[in-house]
Amino acid sequence: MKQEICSLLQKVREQNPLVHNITNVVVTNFTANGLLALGASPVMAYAKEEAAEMASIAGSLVLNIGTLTAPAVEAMLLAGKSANEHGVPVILDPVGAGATTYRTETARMLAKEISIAAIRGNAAEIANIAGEEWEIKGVDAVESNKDTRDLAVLAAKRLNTVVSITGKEDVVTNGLETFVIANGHPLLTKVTGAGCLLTSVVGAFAAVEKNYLKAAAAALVTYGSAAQLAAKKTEAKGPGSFQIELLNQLHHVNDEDLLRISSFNYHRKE
Ligand code: ATP
Ligand code: TZP
Ligand code: MG
Ligand code: MG
Repeated sequence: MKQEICSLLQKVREQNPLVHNITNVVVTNFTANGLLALGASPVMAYAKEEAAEMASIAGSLVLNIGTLTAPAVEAMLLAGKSANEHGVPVILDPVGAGATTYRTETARMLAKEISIAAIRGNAAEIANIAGEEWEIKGVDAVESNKDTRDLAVLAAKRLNTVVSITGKEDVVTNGLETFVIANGHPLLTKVTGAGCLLTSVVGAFAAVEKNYLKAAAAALVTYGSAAQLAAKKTEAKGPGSFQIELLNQLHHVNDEDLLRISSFNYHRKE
């Protein structure tokens, strides 16, 4: 799988897929820069007059509910349905699901109305979209000793999609096959948009790999490894320097780094 991750990253850089994001106002610039650094081509297009058309020509569509408005929800539905019609994978980040009724209901409605290739969120967001209890504080999951591996499998089965739950340990599963990934760095929790950018990176990999479990796993491993390289260079300075260095490392991370740093295991349940 390590070699496959390397070749998927190479594919992203060669194909430079167009990733259409309908995302939140906090992370827009960081997301666009992160996708460019990785080797993808970002576009943000929110107007209901163009959302469906843009989605139809994209390599993937990323829907992120971080700063929801009624027009954004309308655009997400139009773009999502167009993406489905044109075979474009749709990735959902249910930012803050569980924090307010509007967020929870919108996330569930999008997952029902649109065929979703993969969802990525923290444990609380995934629990709330899947109909389970987990406390959330704004957009951040509250620590719990509940098992995220079981939760991810349950959510993948209920929502019938690939589910990634990120945190100290990342879990990605289609309900049958599961990767547990140990890459990443605590400094990521000090940069707003670190999760949102990761969801768009899943979009970049899904644009070049139709096995969305593999695509999501490769995205999580690549991103977590780049974060470790960035932290090594900037840990003494802090989150500001780390945020910029993460962009540099998304650009530079290579096969040798991935083969050396990546750390994950794979299970299959019959
Ligand atoms: P939250 O809002 O709860 O922080 P998020 O949407 O920002 O969630 P995270 O779960 O923080 O997303 O995941 C973003 C990246 O940060 C992932 O690559 C994940 O592996 C990494 N990460 C999060 N927490 C840690 C940690 N304690 N140690 C190492 N990596 C972490
Ligand atoms: N508020 C609404 S969206 C947002 C905040 C702080 C960004 C959340 O980004 P992430 O990647 O989930 O930390
Ligand atoms: Mg975070
Ligand atoms: Mg998030």
